[in-house]
Amino acid sequence: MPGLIETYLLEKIKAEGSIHITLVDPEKITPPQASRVAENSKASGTAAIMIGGSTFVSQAHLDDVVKAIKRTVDLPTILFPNNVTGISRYADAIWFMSLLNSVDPYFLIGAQILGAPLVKKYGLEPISMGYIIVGEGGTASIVGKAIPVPYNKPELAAAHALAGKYLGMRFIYLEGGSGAKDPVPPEMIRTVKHFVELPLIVGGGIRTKEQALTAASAGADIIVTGNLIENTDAKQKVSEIVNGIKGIKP
Ligand code: 1GP
Repeated sequence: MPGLIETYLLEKIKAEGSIHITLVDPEKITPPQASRVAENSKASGTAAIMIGGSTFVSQAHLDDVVKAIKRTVDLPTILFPNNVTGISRYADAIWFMSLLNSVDPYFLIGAQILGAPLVKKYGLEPISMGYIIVGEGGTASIVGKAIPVPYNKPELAAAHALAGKYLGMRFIYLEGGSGAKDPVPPEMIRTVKHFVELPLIVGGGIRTKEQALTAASAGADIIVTGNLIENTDAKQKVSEIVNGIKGIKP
């Protein structure tokens, strides 16, 4: 049985088509800034706030960022951990994820074994997700010891996603890497969606309404943007993306 947050996401996608989620990197932000970002993102129509980054952040700071967001908006908060240290008791849910193209068993199952008891203890809703780093991959790929799937090998990305599906994962994330020069190409999104028919998350390097629309039209159910919140016109940009992808039924 899917939990509350997973049900919320699935129903929103069913009702509205592709949706947008704002990613907050706790390393780059103070709690008051996180509040402002959450407030602006909510006003722009984002569906939820994801909290996580690729590098280390103190758990106390992560807790403060999550608490600040929770105090400000009633949007679901979903952790996006790069390690066991990315777990906060104050969030609503956690992408319980495995980096499917890592060569290090720690990122495939090791960190998950260490983190699972904490997820249970804190009552976080685990949402099972297969994470695949593609293209240039960025910091996430270095930290997670992944062999990124090249953009011109969509069938390889699909094979990873299908393996995730057969292992029971309920969402697939195609990650182009935060700040990627080029977002995940539509051909790769289309191929993966066609193969697995699971809710598909796409992120990394999406900066414009046109890029978001291209990804949504190709089959992305959830568009994630992170870096965009650092722009002065972030509120406007997120709003354009949310409105641009609304009604697109992947
Ligand atoms: C990174 O996919 C996300 O994990 C978002 O990427 O920061 O480039 O929007 P950006």
